[in-house]
Amino acid sequence: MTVNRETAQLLERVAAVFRVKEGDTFRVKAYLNAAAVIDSLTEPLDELWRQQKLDTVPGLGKALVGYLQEYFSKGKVQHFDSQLKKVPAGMFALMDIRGVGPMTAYKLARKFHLSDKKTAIHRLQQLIKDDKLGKIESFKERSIERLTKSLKIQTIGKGRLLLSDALSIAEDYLEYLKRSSLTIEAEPLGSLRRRLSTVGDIDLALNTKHPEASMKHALSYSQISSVITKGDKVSHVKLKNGFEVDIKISEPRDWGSLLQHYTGSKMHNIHLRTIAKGKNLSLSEYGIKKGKKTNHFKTEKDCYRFLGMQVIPPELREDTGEIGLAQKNSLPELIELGDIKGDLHIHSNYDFPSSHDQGVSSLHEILTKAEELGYEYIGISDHNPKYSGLSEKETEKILMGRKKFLEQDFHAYEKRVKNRGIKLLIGMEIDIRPDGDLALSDKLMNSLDYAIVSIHSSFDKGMDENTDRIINALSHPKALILGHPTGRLINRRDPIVADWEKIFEFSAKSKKIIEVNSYPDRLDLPDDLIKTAVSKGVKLIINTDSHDVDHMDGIKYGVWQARRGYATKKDIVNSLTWKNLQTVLK
Ligand code: DGT
Ligand code: CA
Ligand code: CA
Ligand code: ZN
Repeated sequence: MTVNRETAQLLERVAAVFRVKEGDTFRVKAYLNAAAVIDSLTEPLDELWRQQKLDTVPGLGKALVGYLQEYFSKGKVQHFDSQLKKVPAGMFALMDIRGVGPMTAYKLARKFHLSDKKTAIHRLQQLIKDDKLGKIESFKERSIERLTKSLKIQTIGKGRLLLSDALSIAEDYLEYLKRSSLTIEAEPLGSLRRRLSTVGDIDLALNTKHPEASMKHALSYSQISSVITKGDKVSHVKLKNGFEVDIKISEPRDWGSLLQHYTGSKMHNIHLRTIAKGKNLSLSEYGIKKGKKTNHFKTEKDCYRFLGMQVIPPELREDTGEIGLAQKNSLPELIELGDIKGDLHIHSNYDFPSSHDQGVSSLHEILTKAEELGYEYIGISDHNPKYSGLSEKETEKILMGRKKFLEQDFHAYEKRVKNRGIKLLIGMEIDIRPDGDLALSDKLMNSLDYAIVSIHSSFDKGMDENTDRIINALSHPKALILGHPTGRLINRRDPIVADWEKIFEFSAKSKKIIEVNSYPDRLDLPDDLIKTAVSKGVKLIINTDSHDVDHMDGIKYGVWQARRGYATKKDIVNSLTWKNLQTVLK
């Protein structure tokens, strides 16, 4: 945890005590406000304290500045400690559960004597399992259900970083490593290199002729908070943001072996080792040994070739059949970022009473970004207008107004770029209602170039109901794409249950397109379902679901996810040229 987060959390906890013990709303607000300000600071708070600048932080009153000075000089605050002692400490762990506020956490912790932060969540899970929660009078069945669900997600997502977050932390470190003239190459390893949707710890590889000096440089990175283990070739550090990094160093002659060994996955490596054993070879990060002779590998390609197979793209190294394919020289030619020619899931900032969040960027900004990315076309897919409270006439007026506005903007753009520019489709993302109906009338559906249909509510329906509602929605002639199909939010919301085989079979037959949503906490379809879809001949589209032009850069996350699902260019609709896309739209 960063210093700022730690300090903010302390204030949040003291505020929680004020709330449950004293009902002192004024101080609660002041403390929560201060916590939020501290969270948003870019400079570490202890640094500001050292420079005697705490009083320049907005939202910190005199009293709080005094407490924080005590905190940084003595490591604790007497007044805070005496407050925190008034409640069972397990309460603070429970407050980390989504949807659990201080009052609920306090009631639970007091009722069940949860006095240990470390065990409180585990004990609560046990209590739910034993059906003991119903005994609290004010606890309704609904809230127990919600609590159970939140707890489940809490344990799934524990400690694993989103790929996008891990990547940005790793890229900063790699940039630092590459600044040294001793560094020949620096690359990610492990799950990060395999582009898994979440990453446990970050692994980095460094290629150098001077391992000792390079390791010294690597360990001098300013973002390191502590060096956990230190070796000539391998070190393990903790960064100031709380995340851990493994650094592995090799000399050029073993670079291929190092990359191979530490990219994993574990199962992939175990399978390779078994194959090697069959040939009396032994595999390590220092090469492949045959009897007393060690063969060294500068590149991974050489290493895999020595084992009698094609080099396997890191995204496929999960032991799900890739090794057999590589031995037969028949690995698929995976889709690449450069193959993508457009993005059909982009929200604009056109302002109207929308059912969900609107984008923040104008069509003009979106088109400029699309040019930068080398695209041929884009599709604007704002959410449908509010479903209730608007008459059909009012909804129609909104749709026509939006169309006119976008077209006008687009014509101005075309004039400026003189036909060389990006092509535009005007579509819409339509809610799949709980019963499977679409949140837009047939007549208005027909005014669109295309529709993405997506589930945005009632995620907890059963398998048959979800399967039916999706197939029903996709059956509309204008429904072209199923958006973020499983609805999962990584670490926050489970995927819906549905009969995906049945949905894929329907899609393949009816020429419906399934989305690979690139948004970093969606990555939806997930890789295993992409693999199933591809095997059934389903066409996929990699979209960003951008609400801001900057999100359009996130297309790479979708491409990586598709690669993990064995998708090739022919499986991905938006690798088609504008001309060929027309046949799909018909
Ligand atoms: P993660 O960090 O949980 O997201 O997953 P990985 O795959 O990055 O796993 P990690 O960090 O434990 O190890 C990196 C890769 O190194 C792993 O995929 C397999 C490979 N490897 C090979 N031999 C060893 C070994 O002796 N120790 C470790 N830790 N990894 C090894
Ligand atoms: Ca790792
Ligand atoms: Ca590791
Ligand atoms: Zn959506």
